[in-house]
Amino acid sequence: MQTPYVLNHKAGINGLGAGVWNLGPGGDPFGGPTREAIPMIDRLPLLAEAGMSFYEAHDHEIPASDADKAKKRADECGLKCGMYTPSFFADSVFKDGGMTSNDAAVRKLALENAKRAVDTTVQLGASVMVFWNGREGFDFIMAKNGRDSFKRLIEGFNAVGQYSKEKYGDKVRFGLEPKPNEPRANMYLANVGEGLYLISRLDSDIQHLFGMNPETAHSRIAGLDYVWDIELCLEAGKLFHIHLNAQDGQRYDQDLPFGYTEPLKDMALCMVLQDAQYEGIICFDVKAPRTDDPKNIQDVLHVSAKNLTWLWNRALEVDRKKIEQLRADNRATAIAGYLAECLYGC
Ligand code: 3MF
Ligand code: MG
Repeated sequence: MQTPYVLNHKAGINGLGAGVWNLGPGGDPFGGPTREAIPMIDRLPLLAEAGMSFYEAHDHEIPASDADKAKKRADECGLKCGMYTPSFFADSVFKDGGMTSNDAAVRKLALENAKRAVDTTVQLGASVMVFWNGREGFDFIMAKNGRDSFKRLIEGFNAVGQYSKEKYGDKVRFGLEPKPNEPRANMYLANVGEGLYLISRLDSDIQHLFGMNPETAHSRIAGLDYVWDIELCLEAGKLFHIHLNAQDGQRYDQDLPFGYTEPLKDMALCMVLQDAQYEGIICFDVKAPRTDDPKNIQDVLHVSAKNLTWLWNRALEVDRKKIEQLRADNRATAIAGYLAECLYGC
């Protein structure tokens, strides 16, 4: 049993989190599972054992009907719910999205599910609900009217925000998780900028309830810089949650262990979070690879957490004044060298 991982001098909430879906059976689009599927609720003690303090789940993994059972099990193993999220992608009824489906009955169902998920978020004790854009998008041009789709997203989020505000005040905050593609060829809310723009179009009395949940790999599969995405969210006061992982270039979404591919940029990310005194939960969205044996299913969490704590500690030691001076002297290359020195100790 690993004692819970904590980050030195982290502002606000400490401890790390991960999704129950991170410990999946290893299926991919080309082949079935390679491990026996572990029942969702039994994944909670596994997350705790691996040093996590928070768990996250979708509504198809821990439905409202299982919320009491999940809460009890989580309490027993000292885990808290970090975030809950309605899935608009798993059920075939959402094959063309939820809020942006061309079918009014599907849009209605999506809203009902989202409102129910708000209730479950509160029941599980989480204060953040995430919307991942999932199947909100299109594969064929003109299959949807993009302007109507955007208006439908505004209407949908307004309705969910108003529901939550009336019932729970400011208790639940919503994090939009952008992704550029996969499973759709083109997704609405593809990047942080689109998400922030959407928030700016929401009803003014609920805008403060909406922010972002940027994920490392989602920025990197679009070739975007994740550190800048995070800086933009912070500048907007909208970094409500964070999903950390790694991505090996612009290819399919890999959900690799955090810190694996771009450690220098990940150390810089830690600096940005430290300097902004980010108070929210830090969660991994990583995938136990299908080649790992069942007994090693938690390796992906340990590797992510160890890489993060290492990089976080290196970041604490970076001399901010020195960076400022190098910026003033127009020495960008020297900054890169100094960061490498801090990382590699050379
Ligand atoms: C997909 C994801 C999702 C989201 C989740 C809610 C399955 O690329 O990252 O995980 O993280 O739906 O946040
Ligand atoms: Mg994610």
